[in-house]
Amino acid sequence: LGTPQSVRGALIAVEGLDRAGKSTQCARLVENLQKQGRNVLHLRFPDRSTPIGKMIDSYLKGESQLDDHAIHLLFSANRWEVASNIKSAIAAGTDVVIDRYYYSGVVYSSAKEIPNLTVEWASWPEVGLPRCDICLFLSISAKEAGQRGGYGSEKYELREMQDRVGKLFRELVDNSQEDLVVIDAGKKVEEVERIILEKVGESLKRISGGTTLREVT
Ligand code: ADP
Ligand code: 2DT
Ligand code: MG
Repeated sequence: LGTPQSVRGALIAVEGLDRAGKSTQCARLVENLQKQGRNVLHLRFPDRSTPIGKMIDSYLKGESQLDDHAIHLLFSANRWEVASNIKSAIAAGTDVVIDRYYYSGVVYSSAKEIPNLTVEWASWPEVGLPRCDICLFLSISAKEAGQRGGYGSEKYELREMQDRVGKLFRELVDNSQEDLVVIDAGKKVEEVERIILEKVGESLKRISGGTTLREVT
């Protein structure tokens, strides 16, 4: 009574190919939101620090082998193990900025073109996770991304895989049911940062207008 109902935080994801600039932009977005006086929780997936995350890390580095379906489910479990933390942060008014989320989960696994491992199959374990209010898709070609220092030695850092991942991301972008906002990641770092802040600002306005946090369906 008498105290105004505080506004919930925003769930913001940043997605794109390897080297699109996700980590650079997440760091800048977190800093910019903090400068506005907001509380921010910065997460990344995979979160390699948990027991499940350590299995993922070892798989990505080629130190262990796993069935493609099994590793897919581990990536998803790695999100589920922090899902309740995400929800409580949002409810407490904290913004959550995530470097890769369920879009990467769906796209990378189905890009392997394994029989049965379709986009539909890959999407199921994500159903029920907190859904992003806005997902910034940093759009860049695999060719241009590859020129940013070349690929490393992790599992999916191969040109052919990146091309397929890029094509599948585009298909998700074209699916109007998704909450993806396309950002031209080929622009200068500062310009990408400015556009992201503008888009996030619009999302924050919608949230203060009263939109509730949804679940992935
Ligand atoms: P990601 O997390 O998507 O793999 P990073 O943020 O780590 O990408 O950036 C990959 C490389 O590209 C880094 O060397 C980074 O400094 C550089 N980079 C990031 N954004 C840009 C940009 N807009 N233009 C040119 N180089 C960039
Ligand atoms: P980083 O280079 O951003 O640490 O990503 N990946 C990621 C999946 O295959 N499934 C997922 O659910 C997620 C979150 C993308 C490491 C690699 O892991 C892939 C690149
Ligand atoms: Mg990164």
